[in-house]
Amino acid sequence: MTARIEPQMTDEVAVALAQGRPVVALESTIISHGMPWPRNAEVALAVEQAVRDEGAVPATIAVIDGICCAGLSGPQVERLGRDTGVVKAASRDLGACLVKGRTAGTTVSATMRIAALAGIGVFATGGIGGVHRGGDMDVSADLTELSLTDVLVVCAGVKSILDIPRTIELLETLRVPVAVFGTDEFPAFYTPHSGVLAGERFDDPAQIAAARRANRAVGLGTGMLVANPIPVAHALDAAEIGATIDAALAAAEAQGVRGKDVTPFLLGRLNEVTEGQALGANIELVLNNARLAARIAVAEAGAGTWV
Ligand code: PSU
Ligand code: MN
Repeated sequence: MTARIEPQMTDEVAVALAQGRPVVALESTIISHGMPWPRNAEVALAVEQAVRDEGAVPATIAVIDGICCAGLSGPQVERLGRDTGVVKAASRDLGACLVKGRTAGTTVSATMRIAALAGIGVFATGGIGGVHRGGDMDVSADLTELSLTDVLVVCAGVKSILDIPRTIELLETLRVPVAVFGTDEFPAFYTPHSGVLAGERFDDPAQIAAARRANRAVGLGTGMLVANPIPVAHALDAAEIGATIDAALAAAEAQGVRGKDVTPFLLGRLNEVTEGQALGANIELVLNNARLAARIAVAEAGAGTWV
């Protein structure tokens, strides 16, 4: 059996790419495994609109019935949000998903892979995976993919379900450029503050696009991570969410949650325990990231020079 490899695009995405207009990839694990139905589908469509409002074209990426898709219809988004049979696919899972005709929400790593195949260079998400806390060597393939695939990823940093300093260290080892937007501090997802001073500060999306072209010109060959702090008005109290995260981590440990189930378990728990507070912040930061990614993509599309 041969699988179809090339991504299926909506007309809107295909035309924009053919004309060199700005396109922003969006991930779908956040829909299938990161947020509860029906908010997940509403948010997915609102994020697409946020990208359009900034003058770029959104391409939500997923695997539908064994086909990589860049750009989804409304019913496809609904299916990802609602259907309990949707799996979570990292990049290494793609082959099996295509051959077996699965429907999958794509993580950051898989979304980067499909974006690269489609020719989309800028991608917005909420938070990336990273080095988990504790000593069990749970490290997200998102970091590996960032080191190998030339796609720029806008996120709100790394939430403290992970080990933020170790995640930053590993990104350095993997030689992935890390930019922080409008701040000197690497953001911690629900709050702008992690206490970790890391990343190169940029205040202008066009300059991020320029740095990206310069990275390409020196032959770096990696992706690029842009950390965009949650707007202060929507940030959660760091101590409060910190305690909630500690409790969620203890629950995961007690219930023996392992492997790819760890992150969805923790996210679900946070949304539940905070009665939607965490979910509300998550939604706002994803919208904020989509807007910044679109501005970077617009700057890239109109680029003349990188110095
Ligand atoms: N972190 C978040 N929100 C998310 C994820 C991570 O704050 O939605 C999702 C993303 O899709 C990310 C994936 O790529 O979880 C990482 O999963 P793992 O830790 O199993 O690599
Ligand atoms: Mn893992």
